[in-house]
Amino acid sequence: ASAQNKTMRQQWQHMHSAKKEALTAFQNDRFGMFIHWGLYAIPGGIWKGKKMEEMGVPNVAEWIQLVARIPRQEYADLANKFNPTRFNADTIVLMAKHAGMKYIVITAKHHEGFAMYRSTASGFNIADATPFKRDAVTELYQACKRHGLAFGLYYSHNIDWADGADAQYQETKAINDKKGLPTDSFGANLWDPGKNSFQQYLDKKAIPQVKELLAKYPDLKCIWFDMPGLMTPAQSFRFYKTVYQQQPQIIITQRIGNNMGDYDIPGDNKIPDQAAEFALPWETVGTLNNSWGYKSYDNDWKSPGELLYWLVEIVSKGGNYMLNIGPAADGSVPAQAAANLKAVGQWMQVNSEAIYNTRRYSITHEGPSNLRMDNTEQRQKEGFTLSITPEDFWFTQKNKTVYAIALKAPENRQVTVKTLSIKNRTITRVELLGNGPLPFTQHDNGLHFILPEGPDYTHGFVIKTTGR
Ligand code: FHN
Repeated sequence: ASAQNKTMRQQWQHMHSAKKEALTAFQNDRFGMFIHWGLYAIPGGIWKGKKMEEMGVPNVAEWIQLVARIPRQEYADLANKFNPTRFNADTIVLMAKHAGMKYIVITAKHHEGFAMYRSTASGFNIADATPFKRDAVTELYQACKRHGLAFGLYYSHNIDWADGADAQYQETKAINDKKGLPTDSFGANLWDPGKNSFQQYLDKKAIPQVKELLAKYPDLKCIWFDMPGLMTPAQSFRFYKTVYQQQPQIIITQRIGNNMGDYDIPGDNKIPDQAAEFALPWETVGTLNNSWGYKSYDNDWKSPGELLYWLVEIVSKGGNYMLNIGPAADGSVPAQAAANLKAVGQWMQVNSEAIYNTRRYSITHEGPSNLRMDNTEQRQKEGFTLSITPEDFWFTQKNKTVYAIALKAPENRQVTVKTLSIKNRTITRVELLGNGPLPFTQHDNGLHFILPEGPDYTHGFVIKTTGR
């Protein structure tokens, strides 16, 4: 059955033109905004005076319910306090748009099981269970329409600490125990088991919620399923089919489980190896500090320069970058997050044509690869320091045009791009983005030109080359 499901899934993907077009549009967009927002924004990484670090799990503030083993009811009561009066969908959507992002994906429901939209399938939702009473997902959906961004949803289909993941764990464990096999308890609510079976959770909550989301938002870009855990192929397929039957154009993350998705996610904060070739389009998701959900005391913000580094590193390798914000419990976006996105946007304003609609060039980047970007500590442990030199170039391609991206300009403004030597390609025109055509020469050892005086080279420059 599993092989059959997979084959059916693949046929759909290959046969349906709407799905194909959606995947191309997705690859053209290249840069999007992820939003992790839920009740976990209230503790913001601290429970009863204890920080995530003291409880043994430093990042992922959205995991506090599991990390602090908060009883179901006590956690659910956070809803009574959730009143994000500073939430403004237009502000957030414009923040994404001005950063150069083309789409937004928000957590309709994260592992905590709380819906950020008005749900008929579960009263544990923002409109029915909080003093706020508004439907945040719908407001963002409408704002995206107003400002021309595509819209997608994250949905935690397997882990649900309010209603489900524990049941799946208990059931799988019972089967495995008989066979003498171990069972991975990762992500299961083991501290306060619920009453429903996993099947009940699927039938009464998860599938109905996915269906109602599909009905509420008739033109979704993607559904970002996450963490399949112990799900069987049949269970993953049920989600895939549910989405496909209602909206065949929706593209689905590989994290739906059992290899049934339409696009790959290399890993959280993970840029794939230079040599990695994916059969499917792919997207790296990344954090601005070290947490997806709001973490009140985390100030390890990636600088604009570093964010640009990740953007070009990913796009030059042929992937998408979806960068996350974690709004606070009052609905505001941390000031440093907003400022850093704005700086990225200033670069994008001049250089975005080297990002949008591009594909991987035969040479992607002369420099380090296979990088992680979790946090400063992790990066240091792995011996990665962000050093960008004027010798670093990233490349992207659009038909006969090749872009060379530098994030640092040489002091004397004399540039050599080795990769663009006459041996590789004959160039007929060179243009400095945001400026204009440049005189150049091309030799065996590369392309040479002098940067004009005047432009701001704080974050380097991009050249557009046309040739044969
Ligand atoms: O457990 C989640 C985590 O909270 C966050 O949502 C990330 C985003 O990719 N996904 C899971 C971990 O991989």
